[in-house]
This record gives sequence, structure tokens and C-alpha cells, in this order.
Amino acid sequence: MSRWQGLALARVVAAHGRHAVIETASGRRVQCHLRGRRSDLVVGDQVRWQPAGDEGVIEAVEARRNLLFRQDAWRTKSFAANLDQILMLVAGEPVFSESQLNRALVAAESAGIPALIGLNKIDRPSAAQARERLQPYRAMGVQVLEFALKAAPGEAMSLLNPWLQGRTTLVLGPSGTGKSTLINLLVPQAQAQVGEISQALNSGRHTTTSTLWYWLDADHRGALIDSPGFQEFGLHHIDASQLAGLMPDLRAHLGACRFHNCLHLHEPDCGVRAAAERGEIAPQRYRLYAEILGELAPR
Ligand SMILES: Nc1nc2c(ncn2[C@@H]2O[C@H](COP(=O)(O)OP(=O)(O)O)[C@@H](O)[C@H]2O)c(=O)[nH]1
Ligand SMILES: [Mg+2]
Ligand SMILES: [Zn+2]
Repeated sequence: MSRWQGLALARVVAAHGRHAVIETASGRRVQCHLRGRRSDLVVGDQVRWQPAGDEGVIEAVEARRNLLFRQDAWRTKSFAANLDQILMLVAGEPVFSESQLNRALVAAESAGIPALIGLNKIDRPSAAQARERLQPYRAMGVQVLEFALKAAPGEAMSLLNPWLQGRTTLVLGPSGTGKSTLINLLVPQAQAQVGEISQALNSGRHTTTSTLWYWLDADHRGALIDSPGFQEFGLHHIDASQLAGLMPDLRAHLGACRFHNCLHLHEPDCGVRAAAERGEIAPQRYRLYAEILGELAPR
């Protein structure tokens, strides 16, 4: 048992470098800094803390149930911890990057976090093409929910609520897709919740660029975590030999390769390539696989 077990537990609801806003068991929000040199706090973390003047000091971070992060050649960027699921929000406009969508799904799969896709703006004609691009994802078993947050908010809410209530959901997606619209629709007093955080951070500046925690209901059972958009989504933490196993449509054919360490690129008698040639794996899905594999250093 660690020496901090006697301290109160709290949840990180915003994190900015070595500063964080925590929410105590009684619902109070307190600005804290981290003891020591570490700076790896993320929203969703459970921490042990103690008061220090008006503020608090975080002494220890509890073990995480899971952590979603991306990693490029040089650095790791964490999104959030202790999640029940990820909602990838996309739309027909702006046109979403299938590469980014796939990377987020692979990272979620690797972290053991279930992922849903939300297709927003189905009131727009551009939704038809987006729906078609999502077909391989439906076929491989990903839940795709379709709605129009702005054009048909009532229907969107009744579709989304059963998936979101009672769970902690990280919302990801390119900017312009409707993340803010989603938060404002589903979160009571969203602006007030942001206000409390920026007050605790002593600045409104950080709240627009930070990942933030929102309660979905007065009982504090469900929560949404809003995360700023991202440009790059590196997967350097994934071993090349594991990648196909993290893409369900490729994984379905893994037993059929001649070599047990097949990377499904140029090897003879590759079951994955054969499936792609038969059309059982969509051509763009195989291309996304090869694209990521090309970035992963051989080990
Ligand atoms: N046509 C249409 N536009 C929407 C819908 N939902 C959101 N938008 C618009 O899309 C734009 C971007 O939305 P926003 O929530 O700011 O996206 P964010 O950048 O992901 O936070 C705004 O102009 C919204 O009004 C929808 O259901 N249909
Ligand atoms: Mg926004
Ligand atoms: Zn193979």
C-alpha cells in the first residue's frame, strides 16, 4: 500500500502541463499542481491529493484502467484515462480523413477501449458519401450512429442517450464536425461547467485548448470528455507484428498466412493479401494498414 492511500481521492477534470483542476468527492473544484517532476496527468485520472493554501497538491496518480494516447517518433500525447468508450464524430463536411479515423480506432483497440462512430450532419447531401465510406467499418462490427445534432437535435438525443448515459465517453473528431454542438446539446449547463474549470485554472485561456470533463447528468453517472482536434495521430507505440490484429477486418484472415510472422506485404501465400484481392477486405482498408506499417520502425 502506498504512503498516500490515506489521502482523499479526486478526479482530474482538466489538465494543463503540471497544473490540473480536480473535482473532490463533494463536487468542489480545486486547482492543483503535481508534486515532483512528473507531468503526465490526464483528464479522467484518479488522484490522491491534499490541500495547500487555496490550492492543492497532487501526491499520487492511481493506476489507470486504460489510457488513450498517440505517439509519433518523438513524443507521446495522452488524450484521457479510465474511459468506458470513445465516440469518433465525423461528418460529410468537412470531409473526414479515413486515415485519422482508422488510427483512432486502432489506438482504442490497442488500449482495450470500445469505440463508436457518430456520423453527424445527415441533413446534408454530403452525408451519402460519408455513409458509403463508413460501410467497411459497419461490416467489421463497429457501431455507427447517424444523426443531425443541429438539424434534428431531439432525434439525435434519443439515439445517443442510451449509448452515453452512465458511461464515460471521450469524444474525438476533426474540427467543424459538431463536437461543441454535441456538448451543448447533451450537457446541462455546459458553459457553467467550463466556467467552473476556467475559474479554477484562473484563466479562460486554457479551457479552449484543453481536454475537459463534462457531467451528463445531475447524478454524475455519465460524462463526456471533449478533446481538441488533432492533426497527427502517430501509432509508434504499436508493434508492427500486432497491427493487423488491431484492425478487425484484417484480423479475420490472420490464420491463413503461410508464415506465422507474416506482415502481409510481400510474403508468399498471405491470407490477408488474398482476402484483399478477393474483395473481402476493402482496398482502402488494406492501404491504411500498409501506410501505418510503413511508419513503424522494424524491431
Ligand atoms: N448542417 C448541419 N450542420 C451542423 C450540424 N451539427 C453541427 N453543425 C454545424 O457545424 C459547424 C461546426 O460545429 P461545431 O460544433 O462547432 O464543431 P466542432 O469544431 O467539432 O466543435 C457549426 O456551424 C454547426 O452549426 C448538423 O446536424 N447539420
Ligand atoms: Mg468545437
Ligand atoms: Zn499475411
